[in-house]
Amino acid sequence: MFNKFRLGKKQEHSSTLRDKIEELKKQPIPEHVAIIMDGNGRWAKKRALPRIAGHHEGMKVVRKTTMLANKLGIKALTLYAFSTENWKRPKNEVEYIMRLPEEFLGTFLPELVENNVQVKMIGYKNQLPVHTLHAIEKAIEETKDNNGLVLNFALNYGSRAEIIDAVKQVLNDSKNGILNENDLNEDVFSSYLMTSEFNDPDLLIRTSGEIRLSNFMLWQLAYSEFWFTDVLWPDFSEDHLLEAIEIFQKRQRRFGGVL
Ligand code: V07
Repeated sequence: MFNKFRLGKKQEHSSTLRDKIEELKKQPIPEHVAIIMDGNGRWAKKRALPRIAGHHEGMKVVRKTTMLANKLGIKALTLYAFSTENWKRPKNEVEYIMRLPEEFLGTFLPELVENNVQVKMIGYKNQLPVHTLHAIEKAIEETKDNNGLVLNFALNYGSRAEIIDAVKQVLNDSKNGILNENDLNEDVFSSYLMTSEFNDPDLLIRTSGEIRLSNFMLWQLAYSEFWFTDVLWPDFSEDHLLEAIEIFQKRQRRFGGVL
């Protein structure tokens, strides 16, 4: 009996990633996962490297996370890559970050296409450098017929500005007789946001130990499960994503049991 127990434990620990994925797939997988990829600068600082080295390392984790999310059958993955507040960072850092979409897509776009991933973006496109926007729009176009995971980058995104803009459009549609005040409800308002084509995230992950939303999807995260970890984004591994989903599933079960 004791032996059997030990064997069971041992097998659990040595199980491959694939076994863990299959195990998780027996329970509901969150359809939309959103991640605040924080801690890239701190990761670099710990290694006496320039901050941009952390951003570059973080980009590799975007690839790994995307591939695993796709394997898990997650339908949408929204990654907070750059906020409207991030322009305040040193000019050279911002310039470097704005080259990352091109570098990422230059290397991984064929892989995304091969794996049926669809690239999308939310955020204010008009302030982005043309080279950045061009690369992203090319990827959006080349992947538009894919029907696997939707990889949605939040880039130059800010939630309060998004809400204000939605309110302005609502007022405008009301003025023009397109929308009647009595017809405005939560679903209709959601359709004015940049995320209109997405369901609200089921799970929010934030790395690097900060326990706040930092102006990310304030409306959309109203009912989401939150999972925070001290792990810095460049250290975020496949096991961390699986752990977050496992905890999500446990919370869902508890919720289902009590109610
Ligand atoms: C960025 C790397 C990940 C950590 C967080 C900050 C730095 C991938 C992209 C990207 C964006 C659009 C796209 C393809 C890839 C990216 C920015 C920053 C601005 F279509 N990583 N990454 N974009 N970082």
